[in-house]
Amino acid sequence: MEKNTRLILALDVTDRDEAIQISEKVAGYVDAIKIGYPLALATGMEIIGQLSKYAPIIADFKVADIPNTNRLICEQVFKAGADGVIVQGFTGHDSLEAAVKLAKEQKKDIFVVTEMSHPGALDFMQQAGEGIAKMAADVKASGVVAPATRPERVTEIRKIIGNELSIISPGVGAQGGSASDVIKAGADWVIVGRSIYQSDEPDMAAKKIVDEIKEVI
Ligand code: 3DU
Repeated sequence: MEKNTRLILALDVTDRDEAIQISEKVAGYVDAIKIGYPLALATGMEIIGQLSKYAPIIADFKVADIPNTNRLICEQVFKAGADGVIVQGFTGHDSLEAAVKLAKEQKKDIFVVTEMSHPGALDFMQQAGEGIAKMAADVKASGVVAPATRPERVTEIRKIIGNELSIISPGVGAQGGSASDVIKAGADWVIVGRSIYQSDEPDMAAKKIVDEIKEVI
């Protein structure tokens, strides 16, 4: 994924035509499009190939299984045309290694969820976040997913992973996080969904975020 605008669109719509129209409009403002279960379940996996002509696709399937199943899932997602897959880290080093090994063979990316951005992540996940970040660095994943709603945690996670791994950060806009704050805290990319795809002018909404980021880099 090339680092240009530093914006990743989270495209959680459930209609194929709408997904394509929004992707066409925002293509110039995003470095990647993240799709997840809402869109893939509604339209089928071929949506990945259809959207990949607008931007690289990151599949947010938060893969969380035993090593063999992780590998089988990632194989299918890469075969569908995705450039990256988001996996959970809490399953441990062997599950993560299986996904990373496959991704490296195919020159693709694995991003590892450290702690999530919603309030409930404080119940269980946050305690594990730093250990997961260290494991992601040890197995040489491409990057981690860390919360824009808690920029101070992004800074902590950056200290742990160093500069080899990227940080992609959801939670901007609808969840209350600020794009400029989390970039200043150490994120490489922000991931933004509703503030863009629910806007009457998704391209202008994306541009506004890109401009905000440009001011702080
Ligand atoms: O809140 P938004 O509409 O901007 O969407 C954020 C996206 O990022 C959405 O797809 C969600 O599933 C994903 N995500 C998080 O919000 C928080 C995480 O920790 C990981 C992924």
